[in-house]
Amino acid sequence: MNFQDELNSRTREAEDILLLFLPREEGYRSRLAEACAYSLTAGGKRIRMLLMQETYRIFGGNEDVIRPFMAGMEMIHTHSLIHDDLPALDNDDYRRGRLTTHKVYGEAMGVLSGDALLNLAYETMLSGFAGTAFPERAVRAMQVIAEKTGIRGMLGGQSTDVENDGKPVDLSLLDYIYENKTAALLEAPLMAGAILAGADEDTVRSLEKTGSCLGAAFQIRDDILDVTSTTEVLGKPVHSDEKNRKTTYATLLGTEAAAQKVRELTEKAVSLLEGLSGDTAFLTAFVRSMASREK
Ligand code: GRG
Repeated sequence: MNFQDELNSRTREAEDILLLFLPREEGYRSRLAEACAYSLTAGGKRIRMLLMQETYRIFGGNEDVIRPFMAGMEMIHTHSLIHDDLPALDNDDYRRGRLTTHKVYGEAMGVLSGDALLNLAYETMLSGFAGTAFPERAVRAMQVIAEKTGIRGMLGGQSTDVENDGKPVDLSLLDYIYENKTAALLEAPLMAGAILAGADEDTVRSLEKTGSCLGAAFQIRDDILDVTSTTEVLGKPVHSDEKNRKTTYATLLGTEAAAQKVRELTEKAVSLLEGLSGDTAFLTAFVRSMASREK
């Protein structure tokens, strides 16, 4: 199977896994569950699920515990998107080609469904403990995911980003923001998949560095697409960085230099993968494909 067919097949599998863990739409709380499902099933690229599944596979994982962890990771990511789109943050109307959650369900339900998904993520991962022979690995994986999501990761980066809206931002501050706001949520699944499979600490650290390079490249590619793409292709508004007076690699260096930086970071991520034992062919192709993604 060629890379694109393999990617499509794995993405469909990830979608199916996610459906297994959707909250039931029942009783008085059914509208909250519906709002959670609305955003979760809107058809994202499922990148974080695929990264986790792949490092789990590379290092020999063979239990179903990976499923609730993959779903939990996507719930955390989706929660961040719902909250990022709220009027208090980016105030965006479209995401994943659909109206944003708060546009359909109202602002209060946008806040609550984001919170509910963050909580559900940990409930879902905890449900995996029943079916694993290695609960200590699952604890460590959850610890990494919680840390990378929180104040020392995504939320730390996002809050710094928001605080600096409209202010001059230099490359060092921008790198801090990208490392935390974006890269932390790509490091987490790479590391967690390997931890769940029992990989050693050096391997996990190397995957953290890989995720850091991949994450920065991913965010810079996002900056470029915000300038050069269209709403139809991206499924979300373009020129939103300009609207929010945000400094990005694209606004700071121009899209050409930003694209060069994406290539450099991608090759660094690939060379880190080359240093690992195991079959990293799919992961390498995946990392490379992210550098030229169109959405
Ligand atoms: C909790 C109030 C509160 C806010 C959280 C952390 C946060 C807000 C938002 C982060 C969202 C963001 C802008 C992340 C940057 C990384 C990025 C470009 C995410 C988009 O990821 P894709 O392209 O999305 O993988 P899909 O839709 O494909 O899943």
